[in-house]
Amino acid sequence: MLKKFTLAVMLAFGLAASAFAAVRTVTLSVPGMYCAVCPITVKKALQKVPGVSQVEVSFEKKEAVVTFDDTKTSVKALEDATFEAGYESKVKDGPR
Ligand SMILES: [Cu+2]
Repeated sequence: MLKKFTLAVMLAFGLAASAFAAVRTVTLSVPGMYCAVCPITVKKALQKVPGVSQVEVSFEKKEAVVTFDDTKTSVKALEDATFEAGYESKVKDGPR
């Protein structure tokens, strides 16, 4: 009886821990970057989003790899941030 209870508690904590796993990395496709200055603008826009810890923008690949805390921001907010800077972006892989 006690063993079963302990197992249930451990499972519950395990699930809670994964639900709070917060740092995520997504790749955004940013097709509208057409010159060497564009990635800088995109990078700055993404860095301004609260919760974003790292941004790598590749002009050649036309994509941005963003590491962020998903309790503070979302992929949608990242897409909105690049859009407001003048660049439409769509998530390529990673969580939605
Ligand atoms: Cu440009």
